[in-house]
Amino acid sequence: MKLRFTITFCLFLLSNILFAQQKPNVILICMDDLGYGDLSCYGATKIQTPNVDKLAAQGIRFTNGHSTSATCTPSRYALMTGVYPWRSGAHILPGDAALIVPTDRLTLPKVFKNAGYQTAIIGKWHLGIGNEVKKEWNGELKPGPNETGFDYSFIFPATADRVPTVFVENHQVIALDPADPIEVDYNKKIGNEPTGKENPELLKMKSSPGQGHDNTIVNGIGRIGFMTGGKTARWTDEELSTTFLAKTLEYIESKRKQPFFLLFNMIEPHVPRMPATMFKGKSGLGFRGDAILQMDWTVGELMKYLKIWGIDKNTIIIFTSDNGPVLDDGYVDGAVAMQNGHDPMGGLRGGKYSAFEAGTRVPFLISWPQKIKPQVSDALVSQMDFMASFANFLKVPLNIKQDGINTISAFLGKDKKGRTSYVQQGGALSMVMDGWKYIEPSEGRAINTLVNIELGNLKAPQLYNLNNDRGEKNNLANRYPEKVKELQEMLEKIKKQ
Ligand code: NG6
Ligand code: CA
Repeated sequence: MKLRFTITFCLFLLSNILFAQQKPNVILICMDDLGYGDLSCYGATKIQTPNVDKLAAQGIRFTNGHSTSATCTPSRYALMTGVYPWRSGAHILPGDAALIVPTDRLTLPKVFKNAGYQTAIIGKWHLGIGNEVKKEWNGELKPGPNETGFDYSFIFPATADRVPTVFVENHQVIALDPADPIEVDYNKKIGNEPTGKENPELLKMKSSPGQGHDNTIVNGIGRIGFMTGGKTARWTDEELSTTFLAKTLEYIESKRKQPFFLLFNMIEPHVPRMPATMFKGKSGLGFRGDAILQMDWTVGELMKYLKIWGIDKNTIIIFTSDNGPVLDDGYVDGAVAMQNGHDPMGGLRGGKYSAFEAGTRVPFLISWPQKIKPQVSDALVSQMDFMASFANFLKVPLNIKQDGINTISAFLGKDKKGRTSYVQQGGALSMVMDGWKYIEPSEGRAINTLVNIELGNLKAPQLYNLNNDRGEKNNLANRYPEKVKELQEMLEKIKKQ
């Protein structure tokens, strides 16, 4: 009896191990401000992205893939939690913000953890760290990514244009000299280091007038926010992307024998764009274009190593972006002056910050050589649905209230429809259903003239038919008042849920 039990138990263990080995690794690459029209596989002609194109050619290229929101923090909040970010009022966070993802909730990485995966995040974070704004940057930094589901984290806290300009590995700022502690303040100047405002002659890249980015100067670049100390720990912008790549390869090499989930939050082409020397001037489109070439090279390196390690066939790579594109987001870096006809929006209206399509319709690729056939899909898919979909895929119970739905069939290319309805967030919210898009009335300004982007705000309701007017040129609200009413009621209902 005892022997029989032992044998059965061993067989159970063995089958578990075998199944575990068959589970695909998942690498979710989330770019920062990469636009629908920024890749040659999405029609860009002024810039070539051969490595990402290869990814597109071997998997699914989605034409209607979305983030929830037209800015970073809200969009990443939804990706992590499966919850519409406007429910809790998530907004772009300063670099010293406290963590906004609840640590007691199921998250995307926890779904993978519950399925036996190793989990990691490398790159941008921007969801806050610690319980308070005021924190000891020199001590243990928590709660943060490790408390929301990642076994390993190597991140920077917010954005590259915000202090503190340091890497945080798990709970520690790396390369910190205890004799030179870091202090951060977003309200007033601290310390006596030069700022972009007082010492513009020290800048190697000018800040755009009226946009800020003129506080503490780090590596010749004016930042948002003030910091002092931590001199040895400060990053060099030209090394940011290659550092994250190196950490990524190191991580994958060490975990390649077990299934892993890696959220690789790459930084391109968010400001300040300061690519490695080998990419500077290469695109002819200024540093923004050069940053896109750097991104493409990085993806190529990653794919090369997956192949060398023999795990390329059974690794799912998802490639997407947290929000739409912007040219001038705070620095005079050539993106506008050297645009040369490049259209980062890919013919869509709006851009980053906008309720129009270019705000949330982003590059969206899924490749899994072992299982997915190359194809283009027009299914409406969202990053918010990764959690519910992978929970279904990995048979992890999803017993919490959230907004995500299971669209795994669309993600794997079997269903060509995806969602029927979806709420998109610019400044105003939009209700999308069966190709109709209603943008709720808004008091906000129509154009952000500093970044030169139409925000999609109008005091009256807007209605577009995305099936034949993806560029949102014809407001049909007056012609179809009953459609406006239907979508408006639908949006109100979802808001109340
Ligand atoms: C904006 C910044 C912009 C960028 C953005 C966040 C100003 C005037 N502009 O507020 O430079 O940092 O926030 O970008 O401060 S995001 O991709 O993280 O949402
Ligand atoms: Ca972003």
